[in-house]
Amino acid sequence: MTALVASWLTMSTVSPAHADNPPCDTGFTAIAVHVSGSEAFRAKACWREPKDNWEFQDTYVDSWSAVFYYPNNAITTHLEARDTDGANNGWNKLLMAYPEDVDVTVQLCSHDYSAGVPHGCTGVAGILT
Ligand SMILES: [Ca+2]
Ligand SMILES: [Ca+2]
Repeated sequence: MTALVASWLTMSTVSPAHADNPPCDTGFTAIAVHVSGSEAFRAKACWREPKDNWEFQDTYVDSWSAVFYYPNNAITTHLEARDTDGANNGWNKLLMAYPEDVDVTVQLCSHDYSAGVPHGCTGVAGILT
């Protein structure tokens, strides 16, 4: 008798390859969505009043990571946060302590760090007082 070896397709536990612009968490509002290529939502960022809370994530399973630029607490420069732990696996939260009545601007980009290749950014988005 010939032994048969069954080859099973395993159920994928990986997140879907394509996230169609996932909704922000409750209470948050979208501020930047990085789109590159045909219907490919690469990354998204949201904010919440009183504009001290950010959330962002890589929303497309590929070799590109999401990069979020947001103001430091003194609004004197921008800090960089990267989502490099995979896509569609939850929001990366940032809690800041900005002064009252200041304008803040952010930008969201995609970057292939393993290849060292940038893949563009959204325009600068602002929350203006
Ligand atoms: Ca990605
Ligand atoms: Ca992630």
